[in-house]
Amino acid sequence: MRTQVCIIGGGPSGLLLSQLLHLSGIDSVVLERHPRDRVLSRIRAGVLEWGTVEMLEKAGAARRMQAEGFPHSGIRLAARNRGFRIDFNDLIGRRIMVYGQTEVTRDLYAARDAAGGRIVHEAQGAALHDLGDRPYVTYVRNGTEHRVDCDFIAGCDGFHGVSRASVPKAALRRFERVYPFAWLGVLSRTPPVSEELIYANHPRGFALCSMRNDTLSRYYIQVPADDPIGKWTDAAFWDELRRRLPQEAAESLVTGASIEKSIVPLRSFVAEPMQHGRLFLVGDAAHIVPPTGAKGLNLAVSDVFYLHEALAAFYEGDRLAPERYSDRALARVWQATRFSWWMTSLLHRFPDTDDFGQRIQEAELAHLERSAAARTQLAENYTGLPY
Ligand code: RFL
Ligand code: PHB
Repeated sequence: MRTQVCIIGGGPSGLLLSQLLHLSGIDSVVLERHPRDRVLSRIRAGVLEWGTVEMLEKAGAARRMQAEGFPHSGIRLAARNRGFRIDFNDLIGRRIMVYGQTEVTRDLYAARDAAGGRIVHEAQGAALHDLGDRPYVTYVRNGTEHRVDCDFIAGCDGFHGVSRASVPKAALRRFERVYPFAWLGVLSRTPPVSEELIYANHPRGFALCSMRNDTLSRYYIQVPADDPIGKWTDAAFWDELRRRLPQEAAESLVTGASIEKSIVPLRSFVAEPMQHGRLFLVGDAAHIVPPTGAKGLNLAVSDVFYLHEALAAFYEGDRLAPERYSDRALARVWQATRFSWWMTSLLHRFPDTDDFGQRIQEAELAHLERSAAARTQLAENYTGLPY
């Protein structure tokens, strides 16, 4: 098989890149290791920056999001048994969209199918060859080996994918922070406790109230990194969540059976550069942020924005455009990495947080409540820095 861009990974970044390239007249093939229903069973992010919304519009994959998504003009922060609001719309005239990553991925598959896009599912053992000059990818499907020759490879295969691992160790610089705790997430068919997201600081640990729609809620609590999921019955989860929320929210919380429950470790990771020869790293393949700032999916989308621009410019005759991808993408990646680290530090209980550390966090939250300048900084970053 021959294509212009071989895309490894059929998650949100691979599918969006494939669709935007198609709209620019550039051919691609997506190789995804799992069956489609497995990709669509993952529950992940829920908050889209407006830049992400606009990218999905540009890709022609926004109709259902516009009908079923929920624009929010602010979030709530809480500490010491009281909450306050950060009004993005008032502060900077911007909003976010609450719409699940699972639905984004479903819509992108539909857009690719409608355009006759080539997506190979259950492509096993993908291997990247000759990254310097004439790249090609081999994979096995149903016991038969296949080969895709291409001009470029886009590594959109997530943190544990093969793309980053195919770059010689000495050619990548890695920056990493592993946080000493994890998030336990629960999805439940219950009405959300609040119209807007609540991020809560508490001496017992962080808690987050999020949602997917009027009848579907997503909640998270900070737990020790080595907690087995079996320890967390639904009752134990709801009890702990209630203890960490301001009383008003705790009293109105509607609980129910969990329909998904998982533990996510928290990590910041960046690999530089995001290019090696004719291979480009995109999204989680190149970087991971802790979910506190809701940036992971949004960063994957901004990487796709820069890479699509670079490849479109290349095929229009600007042969050096792909060389600029890594620097442009990394500038925004580091901004989001800093913001996610900062929000994580502000809201979580670290093993060495003592009473002093707790009061410092509470003082910073009180400052955010009082200072429009401080709230504006948060609003600019949370709603998404410009591309
Ligand atoms: P994805 O979504 O991981 O997709 C990568 C795809 O590549 C496939 N793949 C391969 N295909 C072929 N050959 C191989 N060798 C392959 N190896 C992997 C995988 O099957 C998969 O389909 O990466 P992408 O597209 O870059 O998108 C990034 C986002 O998914 C990610 O940033 C966010 O979901 C991060 N994240 C969250 N972000 C938020 O903003 N808010 C959240 O609440 C949130 N929760 C999460 C998350 C990430 C999680 N992971 C990765 C463990 C919860 C979890 C559990
Ligand atoms: C979610 O709804 O899953 C979600 C929302 C905000 C975050 C992280 C996760 O910061």
